[in-house]
Amino acid sequence: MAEIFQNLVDLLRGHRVFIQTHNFPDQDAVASAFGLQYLLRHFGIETTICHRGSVERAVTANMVSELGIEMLSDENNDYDEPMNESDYIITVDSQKGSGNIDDLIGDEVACIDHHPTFVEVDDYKYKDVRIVGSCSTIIADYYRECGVEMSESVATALLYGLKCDTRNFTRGVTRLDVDIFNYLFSKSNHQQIRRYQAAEIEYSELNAFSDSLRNIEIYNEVGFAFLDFPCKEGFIATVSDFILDIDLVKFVVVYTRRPHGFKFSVRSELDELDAGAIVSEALKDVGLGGGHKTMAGGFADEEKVLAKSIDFNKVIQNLFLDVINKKTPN
Ligand SMILES: [Mn+2]
Repeated sequence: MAEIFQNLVDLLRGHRVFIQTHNFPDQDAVASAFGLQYLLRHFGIETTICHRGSVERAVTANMVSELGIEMLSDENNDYDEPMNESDYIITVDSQKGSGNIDDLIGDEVACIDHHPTFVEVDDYKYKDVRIVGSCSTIIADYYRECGVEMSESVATALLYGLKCDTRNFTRGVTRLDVDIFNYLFSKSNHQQIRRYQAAEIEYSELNAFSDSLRNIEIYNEVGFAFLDFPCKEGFIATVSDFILDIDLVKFVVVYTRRPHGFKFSVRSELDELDAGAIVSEALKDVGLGGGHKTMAGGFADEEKVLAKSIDFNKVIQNLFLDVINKKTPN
């Protein structure tokens, strides 16, 4: 593994390097980019962290400022000098073509991610995709394998990223995640993590939260909720996680309107219902989707959905229930 990481260092040397997270970066994306930036600095490679879409959750923005993480917005062109075609990009917590990351002008030479691959991209010169609980896990593993010490800030960010993406070790956890938890445990500031964890729902969102819970429809343990108001990317996922905690619900589809379409967050607690595969199949004629067995996302084109029927809630429910019913014969 240490040799593999060395390949990345060799590849990047002599180039201007950007670390790009997915759009609207979440805690795991921020932590992974931050951890990777420090590790590369140890090997003499300076990098710039960039993204599209704001760091919109208050808890994530707080983490960014408290840990002193510099995240530059590509839209605002925050860079000292503009990015150009010969600059190198490493994507973290995402892969080119996966729908949640914009294609920037630089050259995507490397990818470090924990999501299943959506679209094969041949031109990565370095690709480390491991289906583990978080991208932070992979970054922490590099430190461990290379024997590089990390600061308390980096450890705290990575452990928090790991906890967020695994929902406190209840989702998509692998042996490596547990080993990395052990590795990070004594290096992190637990009080700081507790503080972040105790502030994940924003007070200003309480009304939106109760509205979305009133609109839940449940069919055969599959819960649907349409969020009929403008909401942040991370909020859709928070509602989706919450609905899965209801006893009658084993599979959740939460969606909201976006310009020209519908944005989805999907969760599953059953091994036989693979969230990534189901969202990909359900939306294949109207958009695209994919992700992990336990958590996934997608986007549907408004025109294509409305072409089926003006009652888009019914259209969406049917698209999912048709696929799910085929997988659960009863
Ligand atoms: Mn992640």
